[in-house]
Amino acid sequence: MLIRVINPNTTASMTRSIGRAAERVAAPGVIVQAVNPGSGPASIESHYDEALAVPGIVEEIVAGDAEGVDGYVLACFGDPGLLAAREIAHGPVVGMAEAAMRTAAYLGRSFSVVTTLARTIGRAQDLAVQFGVAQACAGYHAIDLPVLEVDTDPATYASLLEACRRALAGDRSDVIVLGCAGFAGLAPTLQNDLGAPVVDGVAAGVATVRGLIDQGLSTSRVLEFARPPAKEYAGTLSRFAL
Ligand code: 2AL
Repeated sequence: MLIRVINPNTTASMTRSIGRAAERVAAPGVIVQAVNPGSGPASIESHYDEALAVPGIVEEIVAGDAEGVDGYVLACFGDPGLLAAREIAHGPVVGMAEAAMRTAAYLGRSFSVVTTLARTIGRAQDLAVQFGVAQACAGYHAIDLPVLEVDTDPATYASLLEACRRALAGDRSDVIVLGCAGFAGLAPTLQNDLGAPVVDGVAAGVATVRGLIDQGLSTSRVLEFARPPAKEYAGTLSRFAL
């Protein structure tokens, strides 16, 4: 089984750390390949970044399908382009926010999301509504650190731990959902230090897509997620015509 984990931003060091987190849940016989597009934003922390990351995601899926990829994980907490990816990918596509929030709902009555910049909280709230888990989300918190500083700032772990502690106590929640792919490698240590389940969406996404493939399940082509109608695309986007 070949699972492609797409980091939709172009920062290769972050892709490597996402790959390590994904490997943690890869079973025997499962190959996980972490990739990032060659063009697009260096990090994704606005609606504008998300919109412009989607062409790169589409390219990674078209290339992956040609190479026989069985399923995909979108490794950015805004799940950019998730529904479009589902329309075109041969196998199932799981977003990390979707996988993390749905997984957290198995583990307690409520969960708290802890993310990077406060401006990304609205997107997480919209996704919780979209996925039908908003009722289980007790609060959204930000550590006010840009995505590209998560790896380089020596204070990241301490501020994340503090924010998670405050979230669990202030929200009276049971579970932490980490709201950035850059946090992926920190989940096991955080879980140990907090004494509460900490869900990393990269690992949850790989485990979920693996489970779907194991069950012989993929996206329904009955209606909404049938292949989009073929048509001409003009100008710089012409190569995206199906
Ligand atoms: C993210 C993420 O996971 N990767 C990225 O570039 N931006 N989202 C976030 N909320 O920080």
